[in-house]
Amino acid sequence: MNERKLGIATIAVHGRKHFDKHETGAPIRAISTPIYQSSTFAFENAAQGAAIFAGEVEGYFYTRLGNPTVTALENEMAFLEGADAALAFASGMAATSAIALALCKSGDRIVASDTLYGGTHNLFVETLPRLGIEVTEVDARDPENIERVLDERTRLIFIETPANPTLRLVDIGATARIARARGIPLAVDNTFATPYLQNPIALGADIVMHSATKYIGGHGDTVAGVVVGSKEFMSRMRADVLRDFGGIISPFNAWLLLRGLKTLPVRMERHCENAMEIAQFLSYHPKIDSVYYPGLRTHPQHDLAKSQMRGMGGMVSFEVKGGREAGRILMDSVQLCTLAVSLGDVDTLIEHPATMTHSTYSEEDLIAVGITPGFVRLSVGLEDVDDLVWDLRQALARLPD
Ligand code: LCS
Repeated sequence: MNERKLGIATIAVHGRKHFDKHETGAPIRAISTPIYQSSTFAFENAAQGAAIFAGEVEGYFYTRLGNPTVTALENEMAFLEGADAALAFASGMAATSAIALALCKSGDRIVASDTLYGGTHNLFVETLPRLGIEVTEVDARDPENIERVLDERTRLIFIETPANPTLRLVDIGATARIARARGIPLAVDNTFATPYLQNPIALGADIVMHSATKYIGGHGDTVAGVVVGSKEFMSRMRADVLRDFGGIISPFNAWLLLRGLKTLPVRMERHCENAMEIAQFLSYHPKIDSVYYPGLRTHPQHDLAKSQMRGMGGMVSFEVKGGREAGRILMDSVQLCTLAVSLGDVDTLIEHPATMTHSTYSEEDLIAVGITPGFVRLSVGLEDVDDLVWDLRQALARLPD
């Protein structure tokens, strides 16, 4: 099997097997990675403890600085993203803020795409500026808008593609070429696509982050984040940010994500199929104004989507005729879809970005990035798609003509 290049579904199921040894030295060979629910690890003797602390010998000693279950997750994520290394965090926001804090200090600048998860936008326009880190958000659908605002203080370019909730895309390859030419690291929030559908590192990005709360976990039961990148950058983030700010993932949550990863390929295939069918249904519905799904030929960046993504994902957004009130009626009328934020779960989730996930955007900024009052976001789950279409049809029937 050594010479065979395995497919991603095989890799996801088999993982990078973690085998323990029994006290007798015999292999235990548990097929599921054990949960090392231990905060600390004993030293063999004082000299070994001192050597581990001095960085002369490798070894686990305290879970904030490393844990075998967490390492298994990090190895798996790095492998799936085609990166050298990964670092897991307590949440996607802990991951994003760690990237910013590892690369920027007071006086530095970040250039970011303007359509971002509302929490990321708040970090960028409220919290980081309070630490003296300035963030400029631009319409990154045209990467030249990024290039135009770069200056000698810019330490990071951060993009989200496909973007939450507008499904706008950023050309990762073109942005990476701009970033490389200036020697500025490019970070991509790959939460919507997952490593199954898009690999930014292969397209030239330096850093990839995930809210692993979403498709990586996949079952709506875990909050977590992951960053992947070079060994050197991950070691720096571990030492400079994770050690001091301490936003680590728990071993149990790492294990839930390892379990989620095994079914990521099959789940994503079904998310994509169901989402495509729902996007098509919505685009012919008389009570819908616009549908945003990269898989539709009407999506203005459909060709870019086909060139940088292997599949179009499970997120569909749309605008109902009748604005905010029509959206409210729709969300209060669905019976199978769950009215909830978050995304990437087995359940279909419906929400209103302007008043929920993106309420951190000002009124003007919402309109500028295309989040109108009647804009509704759907995270298409794994139910029978005919049932989902039935649900949306009956809910849309309640909207005034
Ligand atoms: N990046 C993206 C694209 C996200 O959608 C989210 C969360 C985050 C980062 C932050 O990750 P967290 O800390 O929540 O793990 N998105 C959410 C959403 O759309 N609804 O609820 C959370």
